[in-house]
Amino acid sequence: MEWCVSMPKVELHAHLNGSIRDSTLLELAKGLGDKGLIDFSQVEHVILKNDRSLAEVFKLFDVIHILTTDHATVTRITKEVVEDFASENVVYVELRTTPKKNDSKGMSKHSYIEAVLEGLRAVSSVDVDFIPNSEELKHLSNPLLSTTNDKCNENTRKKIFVRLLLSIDRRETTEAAMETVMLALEMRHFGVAGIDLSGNPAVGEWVTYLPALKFAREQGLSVTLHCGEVPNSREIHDMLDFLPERIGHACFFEEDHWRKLKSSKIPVELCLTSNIRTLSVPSIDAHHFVDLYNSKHPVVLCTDDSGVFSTSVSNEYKIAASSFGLGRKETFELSKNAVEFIFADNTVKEDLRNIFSSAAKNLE
Ligand code: 6MZ
Repeated sequence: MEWCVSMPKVELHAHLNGSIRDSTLLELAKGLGDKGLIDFSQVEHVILKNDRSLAEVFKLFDVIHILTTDHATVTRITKEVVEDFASENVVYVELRTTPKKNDSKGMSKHSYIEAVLEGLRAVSSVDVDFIPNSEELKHLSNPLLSTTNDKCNENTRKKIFVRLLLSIDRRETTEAAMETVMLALEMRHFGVAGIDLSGNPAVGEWVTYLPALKFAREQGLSVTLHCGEVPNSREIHDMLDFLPERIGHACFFEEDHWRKLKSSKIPVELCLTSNIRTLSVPSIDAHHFVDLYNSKHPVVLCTDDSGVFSTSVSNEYKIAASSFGLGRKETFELSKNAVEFIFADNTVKEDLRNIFSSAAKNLE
């Protein structure tokens, strides 16, 4: 496990509200319990329960959202989640989250994302690079665009790159999805790099989100889709035909889908623990990682919801190494290859390639 922790890693599929520490969730639940707003013992039971079906996971998210959807808490969880990833040597993370409206807290989708950005600025254990580094942005004089939390000398501080993906929840309407895409465009200068389609896969129709996803693409935002998390042959075909920049999961693919995926070379975000815990894949030996890896299809290991599934990026690499017989070199290569599938610009890719080349020397 040690070396899985110490090697640099890239995380491309992490939902903010799924990545919260249990201790934070319990503290928040206790706070609301003390105020008589929730029944703490019931919520505690839901938070600490270990095995959950996919349907139960979405019930848990409804509980989590009650606990977290105010500005201060969104800022707090963002800070903690980024610090947790940095502490296990994740050097680049794409954090995805669904912008939420909560009228009772005066929260709009816009102010939700502002609170997330505040969380990135509040990180203290590591330097956070979340502002796109293009020449054009360097000339802007907005003080908020100055490098975020460089409190110490760059050379002596650890650094993590963070980019944001705004998620469209499958419960949303076309208009709400479009609003999220407009927000992503507005927030591009603050590190929003793309759009994700997620939420309960048993809910909603592909055609509902398509106009917003097409618009995102026309405007140059990258798109990743939760695809094949439940059996839905028609939707999987439609999603692959859309040619997203990446897809997540791909658990319930049939022969035709594999063929289409492999010829398209769309990178797949694989979440081993999540898939096993939600019974989307019967056992680790049966996981499609093996086939994709053997056929050299681009894949990246991710946590999905490190809090909900009690995992970490290092743990996902450890599971892959031990379950699929990967040596250190192969595991390191798997981690390094993820750099090629990030949504940030080429200057970030180049920086990350350098980080991995330096780390490779220590491996020899
Ligand atoms: C699909 C998932 C998910 O956006 O509130 N989410 N969507 N499949 C999954 N596999 C288990 N895990 C998380 O983070 C929580 C939200 O992310 C999506 C769901 O919409 C969930 O409500 P945010 O930060």
